[in-house]
Amino acid sequence: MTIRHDWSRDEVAALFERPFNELLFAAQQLHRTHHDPDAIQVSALLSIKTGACPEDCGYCPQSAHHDTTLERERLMAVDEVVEAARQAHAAGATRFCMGAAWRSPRDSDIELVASMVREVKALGMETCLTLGMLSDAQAGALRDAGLDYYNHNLDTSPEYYPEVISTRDYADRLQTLEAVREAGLAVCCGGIVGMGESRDDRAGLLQQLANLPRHPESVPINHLVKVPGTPLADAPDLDPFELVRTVAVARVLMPASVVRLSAGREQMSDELQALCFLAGANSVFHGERLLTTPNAAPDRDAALFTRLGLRVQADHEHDHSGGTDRGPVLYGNACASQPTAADTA
Ligand code: SAM
Ligand code: DTB
Ligand code: SF4
Repeated sequence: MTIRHDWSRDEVAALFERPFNELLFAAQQLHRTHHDPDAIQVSALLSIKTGACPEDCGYCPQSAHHDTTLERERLMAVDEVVEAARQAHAAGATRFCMGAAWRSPRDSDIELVASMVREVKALGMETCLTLGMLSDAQAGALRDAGLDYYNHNLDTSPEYYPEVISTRDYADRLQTLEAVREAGLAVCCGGIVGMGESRDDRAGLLQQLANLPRHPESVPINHLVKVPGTPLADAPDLDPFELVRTVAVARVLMPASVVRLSAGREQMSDELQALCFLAGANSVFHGERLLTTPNAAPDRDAALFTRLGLRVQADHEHDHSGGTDRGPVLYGNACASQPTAADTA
């Protein structure tokens, strides 16, 4: 199956329109050609700098423009971050994602964050950062520190984007994605559903992702976490099958990428999550918290993975160096570094 980068909006919209069972079957077939259907990649998240963000993203509790109850926190000390990573590693996470509520980091921030990357990597984990917009030089400095992934989401379609964010535009996002790619980092890029967008907007987001010069290695599909005080706190509920369709279409368009069922799992039933895994999601955030909101409880995840026979990937079972055409290489079930699944097996 060739990896395409020339999807038209109509083609993507037509995938969304397919009967649910047909769409899931197509997604599942492609999933199986590129991935082990019974394996799941597990990342952990930490907010290393929280709140008081100058951007006005309508979904985000960390924006200084919204009146949320969130306490702002300065950039964490390197040793605190490393300790959190150590704990996440012991709990089975193979990648540690550090997020900061910045529009873009200062060069002095980059030096500190580079130390975090070096030390977290020394634990044997993959590293991911999400710090806002990056210059070419900053992306290069982070690569030199050993960073594996950079997360920078397009969030929604180009048409709906201005309804949600006014302080930066789509072109800004694309420019950072280009800087990250040029630096040779792996790209983690996805979006959010449930923000009151139309199905056509969801198609538009996935079309943009799939038509990037290279598919993102990692595609997070976030379900909006409605936070009181944000402009989207009262967004209309999304039909849960639309989330499943979005995952399935992402899988069809970007068959070799890892699709992460990202924010919003705490509010999802086990059955809805299982449908998303069937539709091609093969990664989650694991741990008590996302950045500022609660995540699905770790013991609930462990029980769910066991009930579904899902194997948590161990360290070094994946290799993004081969680009997006290569699926992860997987070990068997018995792995000492996977207490989350093994404990309940
Ligand atoms: N400030 C950086 C940026 O925006 O690029 C990095 C951190 S930001 C919190 C990372 C991503 O979290 C956003 O792009 C958005 O997709 C997601 N996100 C933020 N708030 C969310 C919410 N309430 N529900 C779901 N996803 C959310
Ligand atoms: C992504 O796509 N989702 C994560 C991660 N990348 C940084 C963030 C989700 C944040 C959810 C709201 C919160 O906890 O603040
Ligand atoms: Fe700031 Fe990122 Fe939140 Fe937007 S999503 S307000 S840039 S922390």
